[in-house]
Amino acid sequence: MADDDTPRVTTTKATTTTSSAKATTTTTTVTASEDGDINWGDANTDGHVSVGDAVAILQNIGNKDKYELSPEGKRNADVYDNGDGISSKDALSIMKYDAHLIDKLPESYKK
Ligand SMILES: [Ca+2]
Repeated sequence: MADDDTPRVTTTKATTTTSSAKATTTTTTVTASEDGDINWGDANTDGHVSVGDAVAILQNIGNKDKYELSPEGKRNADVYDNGDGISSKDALSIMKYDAHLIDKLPESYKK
């Protein structure tokens, strides 16, 4: 009985798919005082967290054109429900921090 096992040649076709992914780079430049560390609460960017920062926030809410907060100040000031922007509650958190009613900022984060 003849062995009918003819060697088979299998050709595998390799397909290379090149997909070009479009990369989007967003660069945000923030002037930070301490190597990118956020000085939470320091809305007026004077290097201290005090009731003056709460006042700066309230003035900004009252008259944005006259009492503008710097981009860094706005970032520092968002200490109540951090991530939802500046409100009078941020000023209140800073006052509570200043009065030692709370011991850290941000007081809370946006859920
Ligand atoms: Ca300050």
